[in-house]
Amino acid sequence: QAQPLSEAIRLNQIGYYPNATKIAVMIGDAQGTFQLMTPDLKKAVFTGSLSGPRQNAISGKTTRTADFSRFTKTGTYVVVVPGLGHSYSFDIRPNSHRDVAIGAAKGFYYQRTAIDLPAKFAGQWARPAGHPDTRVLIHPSAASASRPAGTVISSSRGWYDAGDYNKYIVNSGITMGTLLSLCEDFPGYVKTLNTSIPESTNNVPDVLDEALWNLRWMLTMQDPSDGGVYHKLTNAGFDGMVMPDKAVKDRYVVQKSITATLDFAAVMAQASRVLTPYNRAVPGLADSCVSAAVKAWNWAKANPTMLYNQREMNGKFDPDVTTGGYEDRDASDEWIWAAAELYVTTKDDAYYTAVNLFPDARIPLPSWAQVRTLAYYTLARSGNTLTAVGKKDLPQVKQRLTTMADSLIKGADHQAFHTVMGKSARDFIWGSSAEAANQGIALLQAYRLTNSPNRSRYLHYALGNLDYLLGRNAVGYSFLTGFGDKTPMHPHHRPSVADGIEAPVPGLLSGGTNANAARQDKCPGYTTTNADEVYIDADCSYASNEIAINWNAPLVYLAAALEALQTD
Ligand code: 9MR
Repeated sequence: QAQPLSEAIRLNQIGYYPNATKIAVMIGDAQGTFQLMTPDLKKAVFTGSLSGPRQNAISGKTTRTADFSRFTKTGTYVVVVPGLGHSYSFDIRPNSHRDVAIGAAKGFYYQRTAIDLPAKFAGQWARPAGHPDTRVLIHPSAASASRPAGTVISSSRGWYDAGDYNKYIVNSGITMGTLLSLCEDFPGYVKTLNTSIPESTNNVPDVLDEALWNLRWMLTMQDPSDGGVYHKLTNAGFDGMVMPDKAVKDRYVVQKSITATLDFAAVMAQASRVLTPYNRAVPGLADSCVSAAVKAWNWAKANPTMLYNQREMNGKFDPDVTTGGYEDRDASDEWIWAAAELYVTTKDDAYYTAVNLFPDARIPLPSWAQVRTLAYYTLARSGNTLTAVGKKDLPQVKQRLTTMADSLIKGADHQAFHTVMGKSARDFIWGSSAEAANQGIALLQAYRLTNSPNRSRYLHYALGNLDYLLGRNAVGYSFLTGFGDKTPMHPHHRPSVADGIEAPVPGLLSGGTNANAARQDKCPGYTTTNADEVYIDADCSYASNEIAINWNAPLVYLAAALEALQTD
């Protein structure tokens, strides 16, 4: 009988590994059997029984599960549930997420400032360079004796942060830390990821070349006279929905901040380790990065109270700056991250003992405002190369990773979508897609770096969160533009809105479901208040459908790491 497409069948729209868990989730109380069929619906290759019901703890909705893990044959299929219909098609094959990893890494290329994107690399999204940032003004909030307000500096390159055209050091911090960690954790695998960028033919992995585009910008954000780092490079207000080359308002660097400076120190210290093997391709850069990190650290020690507070600044300077704040009232985690990276790179115990690395038992999920756990990842991954002070704490660092992973998987076996993501309504914050990806990374770090008896479950649930991001979720979207059948077509992303091309720029991760989005962006069209369902694919929905570099980076890590681990 004719089977219609059913959006009630939620699954990873890209695919599954032959030997891993393969689950689809039905919204509603469908019962009986399901089948796996070829996409032409002519041939059934597998029949199973729906299990459940499960109750979604957030929305109260009933779901049923189709588990076809036992079917391992490579191919392209749909799930068919009689009475409901068929799902989108997906693949079962080894390397099923390799294109996702490459595509999400390529997303950064499209975010580059200050360089033409020719069709050779950008296809139909080719566009002229925007924001050369070779003439940037020192904002009055950033004035110093050597650089009075209005001084012109060059601060070129870098990526656009998100759907807007500004460049923010704090958010670059965790983004770079995540991409550099991928290079550090999977140095062999990253060499195989060809993203087809202008640098693809050099001897540096493309992911690292891409990161260098932003690293070289970051270096220009440090005041050479004192080591402090400007919080952001920005217009006074957000641009309209125009192409980058049409957005030509004055650009400023704004107040040096403690969080920006410490994040910068951490990134530069880590970059120096990652770049050392590539010294021949980028002579001297690794050394320059350590020097920059040390100078930043010393500024931070001399200016520990310089938090960034945009509201407090307003009215005091001309012009007022109203763009993204990345304000954070607590720099203790930035101290921990910077100390750990500097310690591991320099092997100087003074960094390790300068701050309390273990102020309490918490192991917070990484985000732009909370980078403490990045320090624990770095200590754990550095293991035997640590000096005695660090080695002594290694068991408790690993214990923390296990504790974090165990608390993530706790109860996931009963979650409606079989994922760690969405156990709690609290997961659905602004940029929740990055929560899912960062949970996945936390599980992978515990999988890689500890001997926990739960390791295989960590890996299983890391993959589950990738399934979440690619469609097995309460809204049925694959949140990565261009990947899957139901994906965001209208992200809050200026080039995607302004370029006149129907498809959005590909490889960009929508922030995704956000319980408070309606109140935050006031975009019309929200239809529910169920925390796990508040998402609309509309470009005015900047609180649920913007894209951002700090959301893309953990997806790159998660997809690439899962791919790399398949071949282990
Ligand atoms: O990702 C940020 C999120 O955690 C905050 O709640 C939100 C509001 O302050 O801002 C988000 O960051 C935005 C930044 O300020 C400007 N560029 C776009 C970012 C993503 O929406």
